[in-house]
Amino acid sequence: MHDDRLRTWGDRGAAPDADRAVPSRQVFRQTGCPMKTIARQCTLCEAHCGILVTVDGDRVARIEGNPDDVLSRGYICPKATAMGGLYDDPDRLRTPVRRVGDRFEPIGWDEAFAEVGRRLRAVRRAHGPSAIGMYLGNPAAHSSSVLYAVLLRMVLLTRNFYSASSIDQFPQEFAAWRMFGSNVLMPVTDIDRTDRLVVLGANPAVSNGSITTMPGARDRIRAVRERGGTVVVIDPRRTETARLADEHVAVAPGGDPYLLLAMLHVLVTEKLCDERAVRAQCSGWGELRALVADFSPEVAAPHAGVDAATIRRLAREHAAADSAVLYARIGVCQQVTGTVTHWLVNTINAVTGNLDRPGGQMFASPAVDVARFAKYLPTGYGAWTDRSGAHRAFRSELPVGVLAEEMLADGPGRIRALITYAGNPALSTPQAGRMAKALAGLDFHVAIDMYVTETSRHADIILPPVSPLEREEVDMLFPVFSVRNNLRYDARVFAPPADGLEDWQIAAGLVAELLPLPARRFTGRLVRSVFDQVSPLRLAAVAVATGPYGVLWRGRRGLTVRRARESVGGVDLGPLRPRLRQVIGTKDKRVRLAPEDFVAAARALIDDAGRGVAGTTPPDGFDLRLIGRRHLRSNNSWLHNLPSMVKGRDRCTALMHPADAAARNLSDGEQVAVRSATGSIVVPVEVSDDIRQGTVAIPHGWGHREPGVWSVAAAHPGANVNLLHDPALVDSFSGAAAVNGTWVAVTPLSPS
Ligand SMILES: Nc1nc2c(c(=O)[nH]1)N[C@H]1C(S)=C(S)[C@@H](COP(=O)(O)OP(=O)(O)OC[C@H]3O[C@@H](n4cnc5c(=O)[nH]c(N)nc54)[C@H](O)[C@@H]3O)O[C@H]1N2
Ligand SMILES: Nc1nc2c(c(=O)[nH]1)N[C@H]1C(S)=C(S)[C@@H](COP(=O)(O)OP(=O)(O)OC[C@H]3O[C@@H](n4cnc5c(=O)[nH]c(N)nc54)[C@H](O)[C@@H]3O)O[C@H]1N2
Ligand code: SF4
Ligand SMILES: [Mo]
Repeated sequence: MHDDRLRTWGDRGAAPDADRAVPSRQVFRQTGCPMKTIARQCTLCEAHCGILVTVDGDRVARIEGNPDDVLSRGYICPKATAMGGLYDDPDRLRTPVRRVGDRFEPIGWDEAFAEVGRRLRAVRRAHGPSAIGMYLGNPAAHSSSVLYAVLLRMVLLTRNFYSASSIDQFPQEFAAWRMFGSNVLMPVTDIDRTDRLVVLGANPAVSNGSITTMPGARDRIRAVRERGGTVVVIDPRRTETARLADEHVAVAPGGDPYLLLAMLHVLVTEKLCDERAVRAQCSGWGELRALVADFSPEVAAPHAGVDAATIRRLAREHAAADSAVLYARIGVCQQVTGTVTHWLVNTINAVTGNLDRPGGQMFASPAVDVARFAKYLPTGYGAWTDRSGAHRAFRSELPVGVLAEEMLADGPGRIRALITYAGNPALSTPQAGRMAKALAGLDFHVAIDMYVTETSRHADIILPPVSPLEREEVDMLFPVFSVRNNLRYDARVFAPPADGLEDWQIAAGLVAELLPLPARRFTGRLVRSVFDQVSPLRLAAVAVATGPYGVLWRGRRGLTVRRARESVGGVDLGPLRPRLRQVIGTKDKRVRLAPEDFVAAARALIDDAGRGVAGTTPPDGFDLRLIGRRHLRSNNSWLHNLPSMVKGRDRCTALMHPADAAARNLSDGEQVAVRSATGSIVVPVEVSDDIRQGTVAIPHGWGHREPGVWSVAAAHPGANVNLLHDPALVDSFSGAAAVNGTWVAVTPLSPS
């Protein structure tokens, strides 16, 4: 089954250092045995760690970290072995299937494409383009197929486009758009050079960094301290990252904007800002100073859940460090104040002179320089809304919280057919328990997924791509957010089966079905064969060659995809470099510190805090706030079918403080009911003083309870925490789901 295009090479031990001037080969054959080792990346999460996959025939014998990888330097997490598990998983779909009653039957690709095309075109003809909805899930971004998914989205011309971004980084994008002129310009945390790392609402020791791709985050965090710097973690839970830090500040869920506004107050009133940097880079300084003038740490403290002295010290220490960076991620995205918080994070970095300088927040200079053109990409904010008019489109998407509603509520513009692409919204998005009904009521649903999941089980047709180890590609997306500039190549480990298709080929097939073509039987084929010539790899080759490091500019010494392909761990393009002036997209080329509507939103928070009514007061009957939690062996909703990922103790638990447990007479391991205004679930309680009193943490992605879906995952299903979150609670700017801070009650399971 091995792809014979992969070259082999003497003895593994002889691998030259990936240093980068000497191109080396990526495949090693071990002398005297049929095994060979292939270097590529694990594409399960954004970290994209370099791995060495040793194969024995058509079996994965071993997966190790690749010490020569220019970004991950040998690090892998336990999930890397799942790359092999996925390849072998008997539950993984190998051919398209069609639903017949409660079962799925294999069908051929031609038949599948023809039927999907016919059914989708019929819906479009009868009800218009927006009657076809599309949901793009997280793994779509982990392969270069995402370009084709975007093309498919464009051909659909639908207003009903949704993705995991609106329960993820939307607030961060929104803040970046208003401050830097493009949603793509989310700055990267220069963790490898900073003197002070302050992590807020992120747990990189487990997640390995996101929108700041930092594989091996644990080592990078330790390194900050080893070189004399400090690490602070601001999080309601004493996380795995907090354990590596000098200090843990247990902020109240949702308390961050108060904390940050008060830090700004201290920075401004104590004249701790780098005014030279502010004058050189920013606009809105006066408005910002006026905003925070009266908001002292003493006023903020009860709302932040952090005492005034600590807030004051955090501000002073941020200003005093040679370089310092606040790094924030989804713990503060998934909040009603998500955008405001990310704006304040970027603002504190900017006013302390830590924007666009080593050790602060920077913009990467990747081989495919998306950032450079980011300012020309339209954001289309408010170009349309959902049918209720309450939610505006942001970069051509509607927020995921309204997806079920747009399928369920009858009337013009209802979604009647759906394409789900590498996503599992039935588990990953808050839909108040209505998603299954919504999916079941569709006229037609096609899922592009390699598994029958809680979502795809409702599909009429499932189109499965080959497994990641059967793909060959060059990632052009995450280098935009990586801590070091790099170009890496993903070698194919196994040749795909003769009739196997990659995601991009499936997307191209759907594009051919949905383009308005005359004489489709002939032209459709023609279009597909043209697309087949435009693989993502070829696109990458052109983009790299014409990019800033490419042969077009630098002649024969320039960078090519081929050079990345011939290296063992990619090509290192050096540390992040200052480039704000080059990429910024605001009219006056200045960072906007005080966008009017952000200031107004912050003003409202400040006024509420002043009147003592900040935050949400607990609704009747609820007294605990629910936040999320990620685990090293879990990845959103879809790795629970691999035995190596689910062994050991139950992980879908409600983490609770001993005082809260005692007050409810709960003991460790006991099953409890967790209720919110929206729904209820049953999980075991896990008692630990790692969590702030008054807070519970439950991971998402569990709840594998549908019959006939996963064979392994069904044995330890867990519960779907998104049943508790209210889809109507969203970030006030971007519309992103606010799933951190939901009010809940936890009670013992009453004997039935
Ligand atoms: N309560 C709560 N909810 C959350 C979060 C949270 O913190 N709390 N986190 C949110 C975040 S950040 C995210 S990103 C979302 C993720 O939300 P989704 O993207 O909707 O869900 P995933 O669990 O990532 O499901 C991915 C699906 O893609 C399939 N798949 C895997 N690889 C491939 C591939 O290469 N090609 C194709 N076609 N399919 C593939 C898998 O089988 C699976 O069905 O969840 C969100 N939901
Ligand atoms: N092992 C593993 N790695 C992953 C994933 C996975 O599922 N498993 N998912 C991947 C994906 S899709 C993403 S988007 C990234 C996410 O990467 P991270 O953002 O690092 O993800 P989390 O671990 O959810 O971290 C969020 C943190 O916010 C904290 N938090 C919750 N509420 C608040 C609050 O009000 N204020 C503050 N300050 N903190 C709060 C939580 O306690 C938690 O520690 O991880 C990626 N990596
Ligand atoms: S952190 Fe783990 S899952 Fe993510 S890319 Fe690295 S090895 Fe894979
Ligand atoms: Mo995510």
